[in-house]
Amino acid sequence: MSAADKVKPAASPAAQEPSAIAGNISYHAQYSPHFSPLAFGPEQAFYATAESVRDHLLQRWNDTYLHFHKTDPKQTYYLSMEYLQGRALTNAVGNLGITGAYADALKKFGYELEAIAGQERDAALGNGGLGRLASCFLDSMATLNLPSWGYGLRYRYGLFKQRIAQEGQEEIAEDWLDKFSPWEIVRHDVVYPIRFFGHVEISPDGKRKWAGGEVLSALAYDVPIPGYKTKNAISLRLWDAKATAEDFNLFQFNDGQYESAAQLHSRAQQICAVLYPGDATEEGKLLRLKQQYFLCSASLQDIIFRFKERKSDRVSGKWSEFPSKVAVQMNDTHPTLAIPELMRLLMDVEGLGWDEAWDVTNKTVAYTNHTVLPEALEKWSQAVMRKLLPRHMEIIEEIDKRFREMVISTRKDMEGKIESMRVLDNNPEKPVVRMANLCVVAGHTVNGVAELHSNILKEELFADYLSIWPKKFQNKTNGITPRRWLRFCNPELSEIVTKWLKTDQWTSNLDLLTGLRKFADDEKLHAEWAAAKLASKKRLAKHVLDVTGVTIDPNSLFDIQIKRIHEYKRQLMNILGAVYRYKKLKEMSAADRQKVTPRTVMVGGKAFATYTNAKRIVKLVNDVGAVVNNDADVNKYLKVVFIPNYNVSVAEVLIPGSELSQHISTAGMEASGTSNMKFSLNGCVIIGTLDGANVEIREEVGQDNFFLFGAKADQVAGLRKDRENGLFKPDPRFEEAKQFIRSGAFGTYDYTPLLDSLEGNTGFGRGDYFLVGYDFPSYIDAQARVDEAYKDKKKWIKMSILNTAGSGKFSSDRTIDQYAKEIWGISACPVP
Ligand code: OAK
Repeated sequence: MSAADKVKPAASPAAQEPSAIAGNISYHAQYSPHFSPLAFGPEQAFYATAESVRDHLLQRWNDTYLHFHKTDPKQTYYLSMEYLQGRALTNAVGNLGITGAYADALKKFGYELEAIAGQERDAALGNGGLGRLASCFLDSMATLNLPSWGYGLRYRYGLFKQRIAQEGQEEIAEDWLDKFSPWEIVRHDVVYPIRFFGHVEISPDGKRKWAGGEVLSALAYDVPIPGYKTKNAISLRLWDAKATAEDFNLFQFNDGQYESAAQLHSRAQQICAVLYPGDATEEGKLLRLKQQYFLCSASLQDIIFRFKERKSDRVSGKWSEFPSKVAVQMNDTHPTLAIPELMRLLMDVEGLGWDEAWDVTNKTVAYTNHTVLPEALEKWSQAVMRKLLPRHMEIIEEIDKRFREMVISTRKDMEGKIESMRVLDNNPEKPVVRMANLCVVAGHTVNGVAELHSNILKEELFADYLSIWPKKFQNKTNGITPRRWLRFCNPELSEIVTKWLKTDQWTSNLDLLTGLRKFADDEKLHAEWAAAKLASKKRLAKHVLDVTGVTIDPNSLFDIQIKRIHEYKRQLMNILGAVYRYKKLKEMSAADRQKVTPRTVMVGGKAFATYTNAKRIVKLVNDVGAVVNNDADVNKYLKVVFIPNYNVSVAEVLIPGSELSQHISTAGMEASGTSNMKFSLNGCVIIGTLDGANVEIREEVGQDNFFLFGAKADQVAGLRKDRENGLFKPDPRFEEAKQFIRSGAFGTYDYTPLLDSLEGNTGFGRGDYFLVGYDFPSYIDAQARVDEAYKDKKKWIKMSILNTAGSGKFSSDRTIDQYAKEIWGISACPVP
């Protein structure tokens, strides 16, 4: 008899008492069995527990849907190609307020809730910041009771798993659906046709219509998103692609032609097979465009269906009401096809004229920009677009034409700028559609994600449009959910915060954290704060030991940089700094070493599979670690660790245990950053440049509690020019660090090309485009200030407290409230 059999199984869904919950877990173990009946190990316990929690979520989800249906409020639809949800169990029971009851219930089977929660795989349907932001936003939308949904794709393989081998990073497919996801609910009745290829037909009355090609189906999977302390639960609707039985050629199959018999089925499977298929080949590009269209078309058909369903008396004559019921937010340009798709559905299916359809579309869609890096600004080949989506290409051409005419007829002064502002770039070598321009032209609002970034959009990237539409551009500084990123991932610190603020309301009103400021010098708080930090550092050290075999000292300064590996984020500067530190330690006398602040430098992050320099950086961090950590002369004072397979749940262990974190991008290049907010919230001090949201974090926590260095955004262009003109004089410390690596101190791997990217005078990726050399001396000086500050324990803890106290602004509840009021025009709709 398994452990689950010993507790009386009970179907009672949404049970509240530990014994009833245990019965419900047991019920799921036995009556929705996914495993053979005798086993009830931690994995089985996780699935049965998750299914039991899902009962709670389903009830709330149904109530919320019904309530929205009845009250018919204006609703937001967040379209995103990426969501980095991470694990869901701890978050779900936490938001529902049933953590204790589930912990007690699991004890009846001999399990700890934390250990069972650790069984869950991360849902990693995103690459980095943009995807994680989308997930934080969903949590806030649900918590604020906003009528809203997320739409995305149900990738079979999410972001790859990273393994560190002799040669550096290896990528392994991440099979998050290997068993199944207990959170998703397949909606067999929510299916829409999605066409690709084909041609445009013109009827005798001149109406245009897309026909032919191949038609697949989009099938909905809903992931319920519970709000914190509310009855509302919203939905993340993920689309999967399907072909039908009719598409299966039985005749061919019986004739032994197995592959051609199931051709469409196999093409359907490709669509949601992987997150971000490599786009080096034409096939890869086409597949990515198919994914984007698949998301947009399925979501808009669903939105229109719901719009019609909610008021049966709405007829096509009342389409002008659509923008008062629907807001569509495009998460960067990946869902730009929502624009021509909405136009097509309104004109070709619903029968509206151009002007009316354009008015509706413009009032409905809004665009968030998440990067100014030129290589990330999407441009699609006109030829590929015309082949895959011929009707959309016609619509885009018409948008481009009308935009041009509008500028020519109303703004003579802008004539010289038109070509670069147009949606189409008709360069005969490579004609493309500029997706960001399409979003700016068609959307009612364009926003950046931090003050500095939004200003760069207005003053540089989109400056020409600003004079045409001065009111279109806004800022919405990013935020993070305080539930996942403090309350649940750092229970020790959370308890202290609650105790000193005498309320746990900060969890949904983060501004209350400023109340900690008045205790910043209190010795009792200091003692508790330090103890909580130490406990988190020990947990972190255990993780490091488990995954790398390296022992780190919880009494050393824990210095962390975790994010995607990218040259602009300058992990290379971090490791050069560590190399310099190591060299100086080696040169010191043993007596001098004892005065040094011991440090553990941790770096984690994934490099895009084809990004060579990023992969070299990963290899370098590992090679430096291998030497430093085994050097008995100095490894009491310095360790360098690469944390493999950085993901959401690893972040939940690392961030609470951090004391210093590095946000050191070249100024002007990081749109916002959001891990900076998570660190600061958890009482970690930042060393950083004036970039992205660092600027605002520093304002909020106070400049004494932030280690600033480096060039400012408005200096960067001039510094690059200076360099081209041979005016850059490298600091000897920079030369020394590079030379030490070149000397082979860290093994035989050839780091010449990586180091050469920091030399020379010109060109992207050469000539030190990211200004590591320029910023290095001020970075090393700032690190020396960190070492000094850490020696004064009282001072450090005060800085830590003031970081937490100053983090209120960075709640995604604040961000989403601003989106709701200033972009979407929606208001709360709580289930009574
Ligand atoms: C990814 C693909 C295309 C365009 C942007 C991204 C992206 O992840 N951008 C990141 O978005 C985050 C959320 O706004 C920001 O915090 C990061 O700075 C930005 O790089």
